[in-house]
Amino acid sequence: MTLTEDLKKQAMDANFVSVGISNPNMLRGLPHGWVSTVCNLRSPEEELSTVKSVMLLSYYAWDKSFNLTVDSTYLRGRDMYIPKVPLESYQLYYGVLRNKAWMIVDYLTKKGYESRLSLAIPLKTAAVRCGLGCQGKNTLLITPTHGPRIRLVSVLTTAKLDVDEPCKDDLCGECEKCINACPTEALEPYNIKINRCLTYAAEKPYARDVPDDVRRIEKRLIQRPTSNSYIECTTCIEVCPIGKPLRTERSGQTKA
Ligand code: B12
Repeated sequence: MTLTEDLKKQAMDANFVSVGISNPNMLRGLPHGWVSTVCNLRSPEEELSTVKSVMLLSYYAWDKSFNLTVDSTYLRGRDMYIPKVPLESYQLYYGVLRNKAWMIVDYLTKKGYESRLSLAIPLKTAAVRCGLGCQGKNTLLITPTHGPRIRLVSVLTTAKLDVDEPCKDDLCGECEKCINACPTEALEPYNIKINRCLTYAAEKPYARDVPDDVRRIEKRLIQRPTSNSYIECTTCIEVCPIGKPLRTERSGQTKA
């Protein structure tokens, strides 16, 4: 078994549903820098200067509760002083991805390759170049088996691995279910108005660029299990017919 085959088996054993590999040369020209005020996207070389291969791993997020976020900005916003409460934000699915990808990093490190996991490279566009799927009209990565119901993480390594073919398909065709279902009309085909996305609104409770109508819909639709937590909107994922489970989830669906 080659190292590439071995790693793909390790990834499947860790319950990732697909794995694709590319290299920094093939990943040139991906989006770079700040996406609005949300995240500073970095190149694979900025994450690991000696990188030779980039693995993209997808994990099936089968339940809405994977999108649970526990956020202390509410405490900060209310200007409360609570000793020993750090100002932090945790997303359940990022925790799951980190734990699982860490197993691959550990495996490679023990074999003598410098390796690290990254959530800061542009994961969707990198995944397309690694052959995992295509970018859909909701801008998300659509995989042939699970549609957009996956979350992505990357592992960067100095090991030289066999690369996969980029995906050239368009899986959306004429379908525009995600565009029509978005409760705040944040989507147009292959583009998102970030300040209209309910996830952005929930993540930034004090952002002034969120329109009033979006704030009103956020109050109505975003589920808040506790005063410092919320479940991110997944409407543009749930309505996608590709890889849709036959039975709808028991957990609450967000509808306008
Ligand atoms: C910033 C960010 C956000 C921002 C901005 C969203 C955005 N689309 O940029 C906000 C807060 C709004 C957000 C919301 C959500 N996010 Co988010 N987010 C990210 C993050 C950190 C970067 C995204 C990015 O690269 N933006 C940069 C812009 C330039 O990329 P883009 O939208 O793809 O734009 C390109 C296309 O429009 C394309 N394009 C333009 N015209 C055309 C035409 C055609 C034909 C094609 C194909 C492409 C195309 O060109 C643009 C430039 O390349 C990634 C994690 C990461 N490190 O990558 C997660 C990530 C994309 N988010 C994710 C998820 C799940 C969500 C949410 C569902 C919330 C949730 N429950 O978690 C929503 C979905 C909203 C949506 N439909 O995009 C997942 C997506 C998994 C998947 N299946 O793809 C990611 C990968 C996180 C992860 N680790 O899994 N997110």
